[in-house]
Amino acid sequence: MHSLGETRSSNQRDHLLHTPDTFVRAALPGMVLGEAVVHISPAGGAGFTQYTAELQPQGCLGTTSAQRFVYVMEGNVTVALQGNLHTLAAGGFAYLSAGVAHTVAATVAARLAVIEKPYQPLPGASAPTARIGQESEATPTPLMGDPDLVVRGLLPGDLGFDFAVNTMTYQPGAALSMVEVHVMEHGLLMLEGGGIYRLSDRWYPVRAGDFIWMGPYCPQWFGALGKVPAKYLIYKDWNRHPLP
Ligand code: UGY
Ligand code: MN
Repeated sequence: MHSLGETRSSNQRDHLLHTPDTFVRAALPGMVLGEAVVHISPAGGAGFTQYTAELQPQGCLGTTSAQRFVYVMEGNVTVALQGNLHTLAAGGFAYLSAGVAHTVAATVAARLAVIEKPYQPLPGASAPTARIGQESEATPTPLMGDPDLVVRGLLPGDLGFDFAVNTMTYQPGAALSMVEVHVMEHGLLMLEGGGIYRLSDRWYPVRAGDFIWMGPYCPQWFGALGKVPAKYLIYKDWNRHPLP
């Protein structure tokens, strides 16, 4: 059915809601048997790039000189890293430090969340090394003591890391306890469920499959609706002084 020009997608100065009906696919340089939906990039005002990679069997990502974080949403991939092969299924992730040689190849059709960011070194802090992990092994921590809203940090918090990636899971009816306004930006992929996202002075219905970018200082709040938990994967830059 023709949408007659309607969509929930919205591109504002300090935020973007990118819904699947508006996704445009294209291969990125070096990608084989795959396409990317680039959700946000410096062209959209962000300090990082986030895309969904859709790989066919034997498809692979191209190379990057930036740090890369890969989270498997569907299917299986093999990550070749420092002489080892790691098989990742849904919930598996890889942090690939800037400049580390690696390949990410699909064994069956796969959908991946890919975040890339130039590394910002910090004097006195060692640059992080590459690592492989599984979301289910990350410790669930209630946010501000709320057992119905748990955060799983996928990367260590030490100062070597200049960004964080977490999952946040809200039981139906759970909500952020405050409207946040902060210098860090976010890239957010709704993985499960849905609810209402406040971004700046607008309130959006959101559901699994949607992407949101929040720029620095974008007022933000989320409340989960429906009968199943809402879960999202969220990036933020951190651990660096705001003065360049
Ligand atoms: O980490 C965060 O800033 C997170 N609580 N923000 C969000 O969920 N919009
Ligand atoms: Mn936030």
